[in-house]
Amino acid sequence: MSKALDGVRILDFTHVQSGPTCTQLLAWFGADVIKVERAGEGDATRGQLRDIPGVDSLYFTMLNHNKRSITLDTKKTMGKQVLETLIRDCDVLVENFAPGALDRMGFSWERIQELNPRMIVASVKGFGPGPYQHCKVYENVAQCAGGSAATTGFADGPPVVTGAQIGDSGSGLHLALGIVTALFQRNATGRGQKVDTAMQDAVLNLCRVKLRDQQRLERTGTMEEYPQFAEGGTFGDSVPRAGNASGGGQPGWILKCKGWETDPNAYIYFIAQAPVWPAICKVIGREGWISDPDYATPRARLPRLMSIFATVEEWTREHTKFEVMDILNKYDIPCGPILSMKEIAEEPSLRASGTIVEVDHPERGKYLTVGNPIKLSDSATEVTRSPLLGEHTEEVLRELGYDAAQIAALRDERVI
Ligand code: CAO
Repeated sequence: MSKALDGVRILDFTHVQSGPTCTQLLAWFGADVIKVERAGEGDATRGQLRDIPGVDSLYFTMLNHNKRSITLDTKKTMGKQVLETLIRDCDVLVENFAPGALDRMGFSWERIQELNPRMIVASVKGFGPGPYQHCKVYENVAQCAGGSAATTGFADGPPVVTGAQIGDSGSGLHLALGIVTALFQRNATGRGQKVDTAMQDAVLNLCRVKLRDQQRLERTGTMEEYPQFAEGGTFGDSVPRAGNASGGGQPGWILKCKGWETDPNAYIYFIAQAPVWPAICKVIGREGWISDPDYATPRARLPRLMSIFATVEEWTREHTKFEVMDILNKYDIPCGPILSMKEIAEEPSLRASGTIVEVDHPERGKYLTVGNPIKLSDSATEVTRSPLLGEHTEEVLRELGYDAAQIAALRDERVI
């Protein structure tokens, strides 16, 4: 079966997490992704958070599937020559070095355009143009600078970062969309272009609803669906942390289920959706609330939300999260069990859909990974293992036209 990005060749100059998630997606869609790594050490994540001594870490293997790896010292003259050949040969260069690193290496946008005017140059940086544009940035810096940390957590606690890697993987997703869009435009113009994603911007894009709320707060001085309203508290001048309140128009909260005393994930997300209010009242044995003017309408319920959730919790505590899920869904009442990573890893339907995949690696053996979350009906994803460091150096150099003597010379000079 053909793949959506068959024929697209990517010079993958990425490392750590943000860039590699982007190129991994493109590889899953069929692009030939050639990961260029520093000779000797490679992507720093190969050695980070190792669970098996001397073996590529899960951090690396789970972000670099379906790629080829070549080692190349791009600061040496002969290495720069190989990089120039790669630039001429590839469609896209993806990088997430610190600001200015590619220029310092001698490969400015202007120079790359001279070498290959059709090349798309895609970059992740921490910040866009502005006071912080020269800063190095990691995941949690982006979560803090992009509005996520300020709006995550409980009102009486400090800002909190999320487990979802919205700064890194979130930026990688944004960048991947920019790249395929630029490839599409190139079909008409014949020209490459620059694609820039700032991690702060990607996080802010994912926090869009909080900028919505900032403006609502400034206009009205309150936000009725926030727990602060139900608790009779006051709002300051910026969007507060809302605990587990729903980010949309349907009030929700996380409630304890049977076993919560010992199981940290025995909880359910419960949503008091207006159309199913009568069904909710019946399930929890509070039929009186259906017609009680203090509870009958969404507006009447708003100041009582926290006590309503506490009452619903008296019921959920009598059932496991899966029983609650089964019972409420019979009545179309939206809810979601808090699934632990262990439960997710063992979930058969996620295995069947290819969202959780078992991969075999020559040095570490079998391990689990997250497969392609984007399913295309005409471009199936087959997840293959990450490359060993420099595994494809000779293969790629031969494809670029280097003969055995030239490859030996590069090796002698420690360029590869
Ligand atoms: N051959 C020779 N040199 C190479 C090379 C190669 N194949 N690959 C990289 N290098 C060099 C770079 O040119 C750079 O040299 P200079 O400092 O002399 O310009 C050097 O290696 C270090 O690169 P770096 O600054 O990108 O790496 P770092 O570990 O110091 O910083 C990071 C890492 C992530 C903070 C930084 O790259 C960054 O801010 N990137 C943009 C934002 C981003 O993607 N962050 C997400 C990281 S995941 O949480």
